[in-house]
Amino acid sequence: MKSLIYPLFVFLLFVVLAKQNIYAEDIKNYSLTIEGMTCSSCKRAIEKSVQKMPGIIEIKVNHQTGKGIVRFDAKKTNIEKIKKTIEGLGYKVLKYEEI
Ligand code: 9UX
Repeated sequence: MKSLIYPLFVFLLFVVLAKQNIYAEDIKNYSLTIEGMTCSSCKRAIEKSVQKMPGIIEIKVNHQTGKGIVRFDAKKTNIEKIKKTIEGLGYKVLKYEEI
């Protein structure tokens, strides 16, 4: 049991360092215009699915305006992948723009 503690510690240290390995210059912010969100469950469905993708820092969408913002690490994902995830749920990304 004791022999597991050190490797576990090293592993956790790597996890922490890997998580901090986000460089400011790789962070991108995009505005989104999404068609087809009619209730707050739509909003939650999109936010939940996109949030699970690797490299996503934050996503917020508003089902009343159809607008959203997404912040991500460009080393780990890109806007086209995010668009595909949203469209895979049945919505349409009408527009996106780096902000
Ligand atoms: Mo609400 Mo959205 O009943 O696809 S979840 S409209």
